[in-house]
Amino acid sequence: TDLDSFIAGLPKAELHLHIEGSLEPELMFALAKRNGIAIPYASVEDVRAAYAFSNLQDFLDIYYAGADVLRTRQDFHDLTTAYFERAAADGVRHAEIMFDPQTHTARGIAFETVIEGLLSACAEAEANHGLTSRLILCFLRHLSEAQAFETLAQAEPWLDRITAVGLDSSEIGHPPEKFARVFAAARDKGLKLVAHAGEEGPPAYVHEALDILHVDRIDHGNRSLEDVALTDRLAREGMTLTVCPLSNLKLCVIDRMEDHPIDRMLEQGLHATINSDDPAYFGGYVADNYRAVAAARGLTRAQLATLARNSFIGSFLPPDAVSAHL
Ligand code: ES4
Ligand code: ZN
Repeated sequence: TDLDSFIAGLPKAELHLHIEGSLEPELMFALAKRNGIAIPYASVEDVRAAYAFSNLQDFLDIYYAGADVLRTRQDFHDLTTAYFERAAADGVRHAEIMFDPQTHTARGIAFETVIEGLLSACAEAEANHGLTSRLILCFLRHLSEAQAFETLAQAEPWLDRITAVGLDSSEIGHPPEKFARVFAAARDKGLKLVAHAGEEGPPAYVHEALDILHVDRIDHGNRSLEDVALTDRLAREGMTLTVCPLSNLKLCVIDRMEDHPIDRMLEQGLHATINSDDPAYFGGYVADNYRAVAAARGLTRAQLATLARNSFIGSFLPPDAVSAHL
């Protein structure tokens, strides 16, 4: 339709994408075969049938298990290249890609293997599609502060190629405050900071991400709307929220897409953006996310253009590059 092509044609940045969450079942099977690994699924259909989640933890268990097929630098390269091909087709001009090194180093895969595979794919995407990218190293919040520090130390040789650190995995019971010191250390090294907050966790976790971690963006942030003072503050400070509609639906943050708060966020002055989170698991890439909320909430082209514009403004590109995209 007309709206579909309008959405695909909108230049956009993707700011919330877990590269491990872009592992499609077909590639999972191909990598399992290439690496001689048995996987607990009979077919691609069988894998897709397993992707029915009641909450974040249900999803995370399956997502960490799926990542086991990723073993070599070539595997990480192929995974990332497959994402870039889909992203380019969706009008993505710039992507800030999160990766979870601890998911891999815990299995004996070297940090170097992971990041060099990602970096070679990033260079190819820029050469082949003009698609620019940045990397965001995420700490798994269910692991300890000491393990996060260890991961930051492993990243040291690549810090000039890592733009930010983030915080992901099981939110409830692992408040931002647990990572105050490692985020301060990352900030001292010149890294930008992001954190998942207010996805399942309470508005208090968003407050902590702002006041204790000093983040530059909030990932998700949906539950901020429960706190009027917090909503006003996020709007006043121009804080970017990286919202993920299909993720919200699949992880039961909302019951129906018709309930999605994206337009209320914009009306309240929040700098919301649209992103895909874990597209292979949640049923769509970034343009699918724009289409889903556009249909369910009757978004106007002006609102969709605002969301796309917000994605460049909220990116970690230098101001001249941001301006060039607007
Ligand atoms: C994630 Cl949706 C979501 N939330 C928290 N951690 C994650 N890791 C990958 N996807
Ligand atoms: Zn996420």
